[in-house]
Amino acid sequence: MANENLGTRKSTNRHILDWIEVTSRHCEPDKIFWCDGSEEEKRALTQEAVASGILIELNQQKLPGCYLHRSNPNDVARVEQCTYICTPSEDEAGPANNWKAPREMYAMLRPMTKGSMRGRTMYVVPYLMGPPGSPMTKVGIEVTDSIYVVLSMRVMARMGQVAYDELGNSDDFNRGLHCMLDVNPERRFIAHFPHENKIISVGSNYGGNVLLGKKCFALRIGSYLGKREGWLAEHMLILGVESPTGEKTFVSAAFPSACGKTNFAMMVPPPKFKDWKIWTIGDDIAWMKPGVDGRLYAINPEAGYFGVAPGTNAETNRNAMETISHDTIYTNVALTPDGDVWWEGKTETPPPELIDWRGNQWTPDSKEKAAHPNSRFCAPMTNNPSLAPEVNDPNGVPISAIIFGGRRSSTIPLVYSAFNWIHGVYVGATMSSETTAAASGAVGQVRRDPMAMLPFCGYNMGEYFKHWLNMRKNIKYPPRFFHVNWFRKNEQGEYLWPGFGENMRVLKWIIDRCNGRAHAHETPLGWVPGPEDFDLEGMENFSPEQFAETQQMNNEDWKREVLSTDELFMKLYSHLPKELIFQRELLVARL
Ligand code: OXD
Ligand code: MN
Repeated sequence: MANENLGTRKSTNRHILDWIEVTSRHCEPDKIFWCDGSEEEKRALTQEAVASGILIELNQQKLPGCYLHRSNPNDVARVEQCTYICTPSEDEAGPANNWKAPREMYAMLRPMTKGSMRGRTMYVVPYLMGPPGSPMTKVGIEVTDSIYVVLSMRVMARMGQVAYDELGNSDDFNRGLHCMLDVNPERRFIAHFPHENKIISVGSNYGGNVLLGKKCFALRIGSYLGKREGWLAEHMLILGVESPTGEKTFVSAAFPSACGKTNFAMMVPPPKFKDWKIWTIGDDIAWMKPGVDGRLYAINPEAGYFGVAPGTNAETNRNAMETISHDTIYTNVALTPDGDVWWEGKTETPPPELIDWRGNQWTPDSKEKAAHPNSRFCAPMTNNPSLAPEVNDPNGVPISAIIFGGRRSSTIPLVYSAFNWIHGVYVGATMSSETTAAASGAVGQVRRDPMAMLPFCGYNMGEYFKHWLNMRKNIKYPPRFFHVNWFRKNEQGEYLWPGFGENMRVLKWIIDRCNGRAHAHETPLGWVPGPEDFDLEGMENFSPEQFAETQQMNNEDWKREVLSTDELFMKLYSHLPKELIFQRELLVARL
């Protein structure tokens, strides 16, 4: 290693020192490496990762600063079945979470983690979730034996000295322990202890399970802290729409994993909207809190994008392609002979030969996919050409609209607006989507995914809905709620709506509604635009009749839809707010 002082800049915070002392005595690493977030540290750790085969250096002419990581093929997605919320009572975790009492979970994990870092280095990774100096920002310390985690965490969060500076002598930080063990699915647990602001993750090295700032802290623990402290931790992107007159409107949007949050957050408007601009605040997580002016404000706690690679190309997401053209860690994508990366959907025709995500020779005749369907890029937000200037604003941005959406091939219209806050919470609570490769398990099945938080809510989902309803009292000027579905298909299985940049048209109607400029019709579902209220100008081969098809609402389909939401409501019944049951009744009556 270049500089022997690297890794020696200990924290001076007593609480951190004590915790690291106890943790290192338990895990017994050969060495403790204190990360400071410096460029020198990044260079040295990257070199070490390349030398040990954890990272493969890509073609530095084509992709400067980019590396490829291949995970263990048994470890490629989030594992909801191994994810636990450990609260004293099972009721507090609720029926949508796996639960174990903290004492039981510790009894199981202690022997697994005892001595687990023998012969290895323990990295201490201090990080901030949120911009420095923001009252919404929180500090985490992740202890890990994975150099891949260290290098990814410094992309995904503001990592290093900045976190120690923010924390000072306080004890208020998330304690996260990650031990890879032997990356064995039989010994894989992602355990959350919300009462102690603590996480223990073992047996995995996949991002969503081990970059502890992201899903574990910012969503599961965050949602619990938000309930206690009066804010919301949500699985939402945040973007700003700037109109030709310079008016900026910010919206947040919850879509389940791998439903296009990153594409939407970085959208390039179509030619007809050339004087409009989309600004990205975040692509996955929003922390939202009422501001002193009575509006709801949001920050993106993250500092990077851990996005799904397949399907990403210059057409679907030009800004992402630019973002991932340098200083990016790729995981489980395919490798070209000249050290470039490839995934399904990157180009129309695949290269004649590749090394696939498992490290095997691949040709277009191969039966398997070249890149894993959940292969990822991990890139700093500062690479993004559409990064909003407000991204580091400690106050966050004021939210005018909250958009819910899912991947549904039938029934759900392109866009509608809820009648009011309570109805909006009902619309979010009954959201659904077809499952994707982001989590292990079957793909393509419709499941209820309330507010896209089913895998991420750190406490009882019924109480979470109550918290959402209660938040209204502290917001004088509440955002409006909308629901969108880009994925509706016709009987031939073709998408009814072109999506991607054209989603700008939906967004325009949404912000025009928020700013009191757009017309709408009342329907049983909510307010919807008629073809005359919706800007279709400049869309080739897309008629007002086709638009009407995307918006079509069939009463019989919707009655079935309500019945299918009942299953979730029954499951959550003991804590379900009565307001949502009334909303169900009102919807049935309107139908
Ligand atoms: C993600 C996910 O990685 O939701 O963002 O799975
Ligand atoms: Mn996500």
